[in-house]
Amino acid sequence: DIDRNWWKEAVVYQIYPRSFNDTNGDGVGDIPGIVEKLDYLDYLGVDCIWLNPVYESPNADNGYDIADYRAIMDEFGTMADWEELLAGLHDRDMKLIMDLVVNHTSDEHEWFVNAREDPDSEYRDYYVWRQGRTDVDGFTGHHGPEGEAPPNEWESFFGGPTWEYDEDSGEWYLHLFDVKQPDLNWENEDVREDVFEMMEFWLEKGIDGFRMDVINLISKPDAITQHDPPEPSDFGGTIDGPRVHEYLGEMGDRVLSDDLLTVGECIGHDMSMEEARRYVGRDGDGLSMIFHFEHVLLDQAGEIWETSDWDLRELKGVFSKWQHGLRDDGWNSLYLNNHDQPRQVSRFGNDGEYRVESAKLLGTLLHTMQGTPYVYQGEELGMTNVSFESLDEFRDVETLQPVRNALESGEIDGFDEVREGLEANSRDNARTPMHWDDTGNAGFSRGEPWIKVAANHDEINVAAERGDPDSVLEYYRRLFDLRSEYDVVVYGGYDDLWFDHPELWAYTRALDDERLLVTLNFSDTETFFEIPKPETHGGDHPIWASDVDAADVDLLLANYDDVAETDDPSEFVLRPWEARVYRLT
Ligand code: TEU
Ligand code: CA
Repeated sequence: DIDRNWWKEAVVYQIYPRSFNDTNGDGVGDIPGIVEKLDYLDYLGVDCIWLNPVYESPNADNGYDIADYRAIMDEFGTMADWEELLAGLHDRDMKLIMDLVVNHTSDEHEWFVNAREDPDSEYRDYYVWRQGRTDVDGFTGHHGPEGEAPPNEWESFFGGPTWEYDEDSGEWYLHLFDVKQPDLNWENEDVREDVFEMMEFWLEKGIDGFRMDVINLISKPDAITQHDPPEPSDFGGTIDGPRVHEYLGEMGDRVLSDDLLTVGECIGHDMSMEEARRYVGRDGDGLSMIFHFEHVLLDQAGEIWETSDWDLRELKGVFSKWQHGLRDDGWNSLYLNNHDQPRQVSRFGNDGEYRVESAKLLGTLLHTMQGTPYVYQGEELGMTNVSFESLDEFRDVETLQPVRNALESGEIDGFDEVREGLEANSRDNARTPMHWDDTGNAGFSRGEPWIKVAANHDEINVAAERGDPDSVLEYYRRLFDLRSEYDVVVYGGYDDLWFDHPELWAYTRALDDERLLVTLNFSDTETFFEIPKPETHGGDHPIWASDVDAADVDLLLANYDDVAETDDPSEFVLRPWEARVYRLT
């Protein structure tokens, strides 16, 4: 009576096309480049590809500013190339999900062009226009006419105001992201209808689902014009806004079905499990899963160059909350990095001495939780964050704009002041080219890459790792196999052991009488593990020391190669970043 679904059993591999593989030497990855690597994906053993946006776009935000939802970006190739990719994936039993970016369009989308040119056009109301404020004394800010302030002074996600003045009409439009990404007005039924028709266009081409960009921002509250600065927790009510579930419900009825993988990106700090189930639960909107941000915000401070300390117990706390919160109703996505996040081995592991061990440990974590794991290109090699010598080496608007603003205002004096923070946080860490081999451009391009190639590609690359039994790559392939071999890996319930331990992350998974024990040492030193006794641990845990008899224990996977299958799993010492997965039958 397992509630099975292909997307629960799948491993999703995320491809950022601009940085994956360039076939024509212009320095920009392209769709033929992905086609060229289909056999690599097949060998890797992933089940589904999530493709970052490949639609026509002026690339103010690398494709997240879409000018035409039904056309492929010239730089990336043609619709025929894309169709070849889809067919090539389906031939190899892989699925494809596409990025759906419908909180905003590009300002070069014809809807916005019409809306701006002609306030009487039917497209005007596709966007969010408001009057400025004249009741603010001495306002010297931004681009408005003398004496007029924007509808409010909220700051956009990429720095600077969320409102842009339009001289011709005298009104301001809302952009929660870049000025070239005006927000769509979902209150307008025609907007919804056009979005749904566009989704049908892609579904008819045969895709297997959508990753929905910032989908929990689509419903704007009245407070959007309120003057007070928004609470970061809900961004003035735009996060999980008033009608979001109504809109997604409508989308569900109109275009979605249960055999599609739909994953909604939901930004925000602290979502209640009740709210989460509104998206993904049985009585929810019908999304398969969401991406929440709680674990990737733990080490973040205010500005892009600011970091704060994180503690393993907090990270465990976030995972535990979601594992329990969606255990019987809903489904989790599992990720530690993507195109918006620094490399996981640099952030949560040790990318120096224990790079290989900790990359494997983090993979073990994600692939032995309940949920669907997402692997970001290069993660399977243990790719790391990058050293950036100057601001010129960055490409991302989310890095460049706030830093330039801060330089201009004098808030910071120079690049060196923020370098360390940017090297920790910038999205460009994830966007440098994929490492195929140890040649000059890592085999990514024969031309000049659009963004620098990480220096350590001579050591960390597909050619070096493929076939090496000790490589991160080969370990990831074994992780993927575990999911297809054991139902408990996919569907089992999660329970913590030693929850308060600051370095050890240990847990069990249980499904009927199948049980897994996972032990992970998140530190550079040795850590002792033992299965806690029922007397000290309390409660009703699916695993107790008395149950564990070495005779019915299998070591399924370990990231050190000298762990004997017969070692007593009820207590042992874990070496730095050591990971073990046992199966108890
Ligand atoms: O990201 C949502 C988002 O808010 C990100 O800006 C995220 O908070 C930040 O990158 C963390 O550092 C999505 C897309 O994934 C991102 O690439 C786009 O830039 C953004 O939406 C706008 O479409
Ligand atoms: Ca190219």
